[in-house]
Amino acid sequence: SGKRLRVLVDMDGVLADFEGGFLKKYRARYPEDPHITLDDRRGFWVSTQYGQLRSDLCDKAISIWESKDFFIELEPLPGGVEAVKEMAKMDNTDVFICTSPIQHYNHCPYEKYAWVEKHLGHDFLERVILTRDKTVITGDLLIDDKPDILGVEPQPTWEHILFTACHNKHLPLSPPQRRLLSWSDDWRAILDSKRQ
Ligand code: BVP
Repeated sequence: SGKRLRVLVDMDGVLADFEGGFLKKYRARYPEDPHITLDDRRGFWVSTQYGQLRSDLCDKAISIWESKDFFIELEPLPGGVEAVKEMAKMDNTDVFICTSPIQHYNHCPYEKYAWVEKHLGHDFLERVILTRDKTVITGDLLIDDKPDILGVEPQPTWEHILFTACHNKHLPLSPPQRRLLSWSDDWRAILDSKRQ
């Protein structure tokens, strides 16, 4: 019993395979250029690590996710769609997809809605929050693969659960931060831990 639980779920790296989709299209478009395997990824920003590999590769990386059809063609990560659908059916639980679109806005925001409609259904469009600042969104939990989620609100209402991704798996957690290792991990227990 008690009040309803509000869960915010990130999209790229949590529901949609941004890293895998990026690497596949980057290698297809720039077959002569070096790439970074998913095992060697470090740091949230793909463009930063490619720029460190060779300065011209930063813009080449950016060209991939700024292209039409990049976001709509991302594959769902294992178990994510099923978990979010199950969450949405739980009693006293409100789930929202909370995602930051890139500033190159001609394809990304449209394709994020189209991805949600394709994989989660038309009704889930009511549950999409596009924001560049997740700290101003209120919720009990934010499941997100970005290690540092900062914005204008110094004390966000949510607890950030770090969703494990290739770029963050080696990072030590600063206690009491918690991880969700994958959608096979016990996300129900994390939700239950926040219920009154
Ligand atoms: O839309 C995604 C991709 C983009 O930033 C957004 C992150 O959103 P959240 O997962 O935090 O909701 N993005 C951009 C760059 C470089 C830009 Br220059 C990057 O390296 N990685 C990345 O995810």
